[in-house]
Amino acid sequence: MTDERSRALYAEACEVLPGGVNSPVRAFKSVGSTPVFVKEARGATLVGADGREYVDYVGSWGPMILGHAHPEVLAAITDAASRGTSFGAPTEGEIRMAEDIRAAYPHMEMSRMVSSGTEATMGALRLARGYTGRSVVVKCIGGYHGGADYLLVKAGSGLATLGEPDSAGVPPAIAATTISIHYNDLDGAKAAFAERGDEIAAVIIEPVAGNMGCVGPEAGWLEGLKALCDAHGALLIFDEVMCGFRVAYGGAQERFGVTPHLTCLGKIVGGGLPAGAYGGPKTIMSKVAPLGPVYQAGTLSGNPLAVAAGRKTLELLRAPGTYEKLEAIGAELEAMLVAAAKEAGVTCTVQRVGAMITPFFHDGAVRSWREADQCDRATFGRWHAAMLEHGVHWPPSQFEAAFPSLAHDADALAKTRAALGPAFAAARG
Ligand code: KE4
Repeated sequence: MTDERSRALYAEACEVLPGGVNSPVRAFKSVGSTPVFVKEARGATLVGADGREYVDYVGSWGPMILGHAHPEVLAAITDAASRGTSFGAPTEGEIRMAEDIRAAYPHMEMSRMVSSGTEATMGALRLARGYTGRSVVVKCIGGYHGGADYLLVKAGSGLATLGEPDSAGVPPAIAATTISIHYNDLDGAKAAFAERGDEIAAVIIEPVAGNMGCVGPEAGWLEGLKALCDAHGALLIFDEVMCGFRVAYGGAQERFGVTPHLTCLGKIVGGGLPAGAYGGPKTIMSKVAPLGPVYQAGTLSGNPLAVAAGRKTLELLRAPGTYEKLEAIGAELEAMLVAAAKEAGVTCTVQRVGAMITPFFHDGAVRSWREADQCDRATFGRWHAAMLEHGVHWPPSQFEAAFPSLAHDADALAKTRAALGPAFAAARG
């Protein structure tokens, strides 16, 4: 049960915010509870409205990889703010940020900063359509790339058929420009290209899926998609909004050795402030206005505070040993989850890529939405409520990844371990 103060605030919030929140997943609906209202956070600790402390694994859904309120990031933001917060004019920092991005993602010879992951994927997809002159995009069932109409699409009846709206307000004609295939299903991708290859502008994919829970790419999946796109003149877009700078400094493309035609970034690239980016080779990016005919713009794109927070975050992530440390933290958390589930006799498959992790209440590997959709949502709900009761703030959905940070030290992990016993006992029912 969420604390009384948060419940009171939630009641007030519901008067003026749809569902009491500014983003749906925050409402805790899928776990049958109401959200903890946050007073502050520092390191791995989040402080609720009533002052209670939690070990936090939401981490703002990915950006807080250094931990909350990192002093050097705060100092960078304060310093930038002292010179003004937004100009609507270019700044040197935006050049240096684009250079930082290119250094981490070498194929991103040019990039365009925006203010969210949604804008990054929207920009990349419009660019792909403008560059290829084609209209159809391919996405994965269970994949999420932000709120653009043509991405809020569920699979049509047949596998390679065009999509149907997955949200009210999405015109069927728009949904019909999207084909949905299953993650890790190269035959499905081949079928889509066999049927409509000459219409396909792009395949957009989370190279490490996080929005159905953490599902990694099987051998040959990413390589096969790249080969299909190359063979048919389509662009492969890696949506690294979540896994970029997390599963490796150079994202999934560094970790798995497959380079897309375009990359989308978000979350960590803004260091906790609103930022995203999309980019790729100059031959493609030269199509973006004002250089080329593909229009995309934004009042706060390249905002100096977001650039300062993002650049400081990337600088700190470049410290030697960072990703070995993240791997070790992720591995310890994984081992704790596996051991506690086994101890409680609860069926649970834990899947992890680096510092992205999900306990699936499912028997066997989750390799696509086919398996994810079979997860026991009620068991996850009981587990999540017990974790919260015992001081751990875990992402409130079976179909999300959790985000340990560099600040998840021995104390944070010990507190997590102490909560896992009761949580899996509650999961058992
Ligand atoms: P934003 O527009 O929320 O910054 O980014 C959209 C987006 C794009 N691509 C991927 C792979 C993403 O995971 C996201 C956003 N992720 C969700 C969590 N699954 C953000 C949390 C929320 O929607 O409140």
